[in-house]
Amino acid sequence: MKCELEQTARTPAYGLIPDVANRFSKEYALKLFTQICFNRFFEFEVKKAYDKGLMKLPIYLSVGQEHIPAAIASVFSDCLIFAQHRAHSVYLSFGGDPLQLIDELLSRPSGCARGMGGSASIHSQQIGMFGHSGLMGDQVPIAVGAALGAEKPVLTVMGDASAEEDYIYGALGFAVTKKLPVLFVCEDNDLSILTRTPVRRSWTLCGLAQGLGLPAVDITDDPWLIAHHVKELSQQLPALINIRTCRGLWHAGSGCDGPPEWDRFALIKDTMRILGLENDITAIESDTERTVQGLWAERLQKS
Ligand SMILES: Cc1ncc(C[n+]2csc(CCOP(=O)(O)OP(=O)(O)O)c2C)c(N)n1
Ligand SMILES: [Mg+2]
Repeated sequence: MKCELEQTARTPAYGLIPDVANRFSKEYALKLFTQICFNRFFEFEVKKAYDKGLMKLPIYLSVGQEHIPAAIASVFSDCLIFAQHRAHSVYLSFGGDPLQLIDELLSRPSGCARGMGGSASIHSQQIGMFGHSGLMGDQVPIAVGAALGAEKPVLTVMGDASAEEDYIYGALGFAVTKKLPVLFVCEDNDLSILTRTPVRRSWTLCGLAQGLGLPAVDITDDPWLIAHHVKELSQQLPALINIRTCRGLWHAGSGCDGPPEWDRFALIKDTMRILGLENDITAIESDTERTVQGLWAERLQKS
């Protein structure tokens, strides 16, 4: 008998609702695409600076996954945020000041975590984002604890490997029992550093969450699809969304070992074309790239 994971193929169309992007306006698509481009070009600038040796601490780039927080933040905002190491795009999508993130990555006291957190521990009081400790998955029970006392909904983002830590299960169960307003998100890139999921486990996070009584969906990383489900799930918290995605670069650092299983950025542009926004794609891409490069140039000039 095949295990649950093997029965659910990794494809860019997994769980896709046909024409889901048509459920949103063109203005929405333009704003979403702008944020996605901002996150993506920001990461390319981090890579350039890192490759020049300007960063003292390890970096964790979200290239290939940069559209996930953009989609979540577009429909789920004003929340407390508990993410893990791959979180530049989470910070930017939820309104974090890009200049403070640049400073943080350069270990400057003017960084969002006073230069002491670095890439792996992005903390910002301004946007209610709590820096990660480095212990995989511990942000999940901490997020649930925060939800017990918070007056806002709580977002926690984990990876498919962090989802295997035992303290996640107690946290999910406690959130269900106490009906806490937590949205659990798993950025499932099918990798724990280099080990693929079926080597590590035979069960799905979505199946586990449903077993505990949480509403949960397991979908591909189309941003309109994510926004659609997050909108629905946010009415039934606590809830979980497992998003199958592809890491574009190495676990840490800026290397690349080949093309990802699918190129979501290219697929997003296809959807923009289908929506009749062909002409906006190039304009948004080049404007955003120029803006991001300007921010980095300005910051790098400062000593
Ligand atoms: C409790 C614990 N075990 C192991 C590690 C070492 N470690 C750091 S990141 C990582 C993999 C994380 O994978 P995932 O949660 O899927 O996130 P991704 O890097 O794929 O975004 C591991 C094993 C750790 N930091 N903490
Ligand atoms: Mg992973």
